[in-house]
Formats: sequence, C-alpha cells, structure tokens
Amino acid sequence: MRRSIRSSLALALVGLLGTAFAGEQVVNVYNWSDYIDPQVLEDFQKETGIKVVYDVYDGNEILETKLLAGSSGYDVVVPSGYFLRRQIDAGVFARLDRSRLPNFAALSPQINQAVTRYDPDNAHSATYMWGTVGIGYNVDAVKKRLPDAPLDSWQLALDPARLAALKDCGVHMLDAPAEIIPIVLNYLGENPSSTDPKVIAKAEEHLKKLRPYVKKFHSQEYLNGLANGDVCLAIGYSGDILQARNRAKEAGRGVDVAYTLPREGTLMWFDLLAIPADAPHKDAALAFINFMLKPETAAKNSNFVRYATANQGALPLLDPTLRNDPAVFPAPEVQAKLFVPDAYPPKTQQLVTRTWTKVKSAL
Ligand code: N2P
Repeated sequence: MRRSIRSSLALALVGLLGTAFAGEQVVNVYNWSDYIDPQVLEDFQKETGIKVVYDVYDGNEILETKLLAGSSGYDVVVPSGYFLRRQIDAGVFARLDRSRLPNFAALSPQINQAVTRYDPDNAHSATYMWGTVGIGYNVDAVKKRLPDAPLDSWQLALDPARLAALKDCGVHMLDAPAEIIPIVLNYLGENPSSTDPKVIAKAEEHLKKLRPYVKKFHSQEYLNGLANGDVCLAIGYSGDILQARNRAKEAGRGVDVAYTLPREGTLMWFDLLAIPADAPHKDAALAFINFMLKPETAAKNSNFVRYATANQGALPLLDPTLRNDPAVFPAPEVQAKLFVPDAYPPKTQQLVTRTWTKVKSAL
C-alpha cells in the first residue's frame, strides 16, 4: 500500500515535470507565407528538441492588428521595417538579448546599418531578408495583348490604358496599401514617403482609374496564379514571383513567367525577426532566431524562397543562379533607384487604410 502511494506520487511528479518540460519546448512562429524552407523547421526541431508551431500571414497589416491587440501568443514574428518602427514605438517588442544570439555576427553590417532607421541600434530585431515590389507577368499573354508595351517599366502595370488591355487575362495587386501607395506616388513623380493627405489623395485618384482592371487584391494568391496561368500580371513581391517562375518551369506546361524590377525604381523592404514583449516562450524564440541566423540556415532559406538574405555569411553558400540574378541582387545603379519608405505615423497609416478601402470598393 505504502509503496503504491509512493510510486503514484513519483508518477505524478514525473507527470508534472513532464508537462512543465513540454511547456518550455515550444516556439510559436508567425511568418509570411512561402517564406521559409520547411526543412529548416525540421532541422531546428531535431537539433534543439523545441517544437515549432508555425503559422503564416500574407501582409503586414494582418500581423500589425494582432500585435497591437496584444497577447497574440506568438514568440517570433517577421514585420517589414516600416511597420516594425511603429510597433517598437507602441511597445510591442522585447529587446533582443544579443548574448543569446552569437550568429547575429553573420549579418551584413551594411544592412544592419540600413535598418537602424527602423530599429535604432538593432536593439529589437535581426534582419531576415530584403527585396522589392515589382511586376510579375506571363510573357506570352502580355506580349499578345500589348506587343509594344515597355516590359521594364511601371507603365505596364500602372498606366490605366495598358492595364485595361490585360483585364481579361487576370490582374492581381498586393493587398498592401503601405507599399502600393508609395509606388503609385513615385510613378506620379511625387515623394513616395509623403504623408500629406493631398498627395495621398492623388494616389487614390490614380488607383481608382486602375481599379476596374484588377481582378483581385491579394498578397499571396498570385504566386500560384502566375505559375498556373490564371494570372497574367501581378504587382507582387520579388521572391514570390521568382518562385512562381520556377514552379511554372517545373510544371512544364509552357507558362513563362518573368519579373520586372521597373526602371523608374521601386520600393525596397527589409523583413526583420522580432520577439513580442509578451511572448510566452522567449528562450525558445531566441534559440529559433539564432538558428535562423546561422549562415547555413540562411542560405537554405534564401535558396528556397528566392529572396536576398541579409546574412553576409550565407552569400558564398547561395545557388550561383540566385546570387547572380539581378532581380534579386540588383546592380548598384538600379539599387540607387530603389526607395526605402519611412514608417507612416499612426495617423497616416489610418488614412492610408481608409484610402485603400475606398479604392478597393470603387468600381
Ligand atoms: C513572402 C513575402 C515576403 C516579402 N510571401 C514581403 N515583405
């Protein structure tokens, strides 16, 4: 009898410890869709014993709503710089304990410097990838409808008459006002970072002219759409379009997808790994970020998702086709034309969100 009480006590204790232990061994990661090599999650789990609960979003706006509401339950998130800045100001992020991130040293010092405009001293974030917003298109479908259109220019996607000619073959646009509005302003010869409501109204007016020809505002569906021929033009993220191009090639059904980084210049973004201040598993989050910063891991991810890594140590490990692709690592004269927007103050962000709702519902 005594023995059985003792052994059931012992069992209960083991059970308790087990739960506590299991509770520690989880990291809740919330990342962009199509933005990691799934093998990396398995490798991390194998190496550390920490289980990754992985969830995805398509846009900064979705992530921001969750972060500002608080208690998201996420341990690692990946906002773009111009959203991260506002979120830091709102107290959303924990400072990163660098002593727990030895692989931080592999990041490019130039990129670390460039992102201090969003995260002074790089205190709250580690840059994951960077890239551009440009035009993905189906080469045959577009050439057939617009034989003389300049394929290297925003005119292809932002000139209403040209976009009208593509309406029947499927036009998609990112559902991302904080990125599309600066791009339209740049096209109109305005300051892309303008917060002046009168200037933002000009973007609204222009977007309403494009609106009838846009089948869908979505930040993820164009990847498959371009790859299978349902979408003939998308304003989208560089790497997603390059993934679409590769998927189309692999499918071997004659769909030829191309990416244009427009000659007028375009928006460049940085996406940064960060830990919410109320993250339930901060230790696991640091272990995860440190793993993501390993040059081998960073190269695996970059090779898989076709975005440029911020990891200097990973550069020699990249596929040469990726390393030498000017759409991914633009030449210096092209880089000079890229603009890196500032964070919108909260009031401007609200205006931009309202403007976007009006644009999308106009027909
Ligand atoms: C991945 C998109 C990531 C880049 N689907 C957007 N900053």
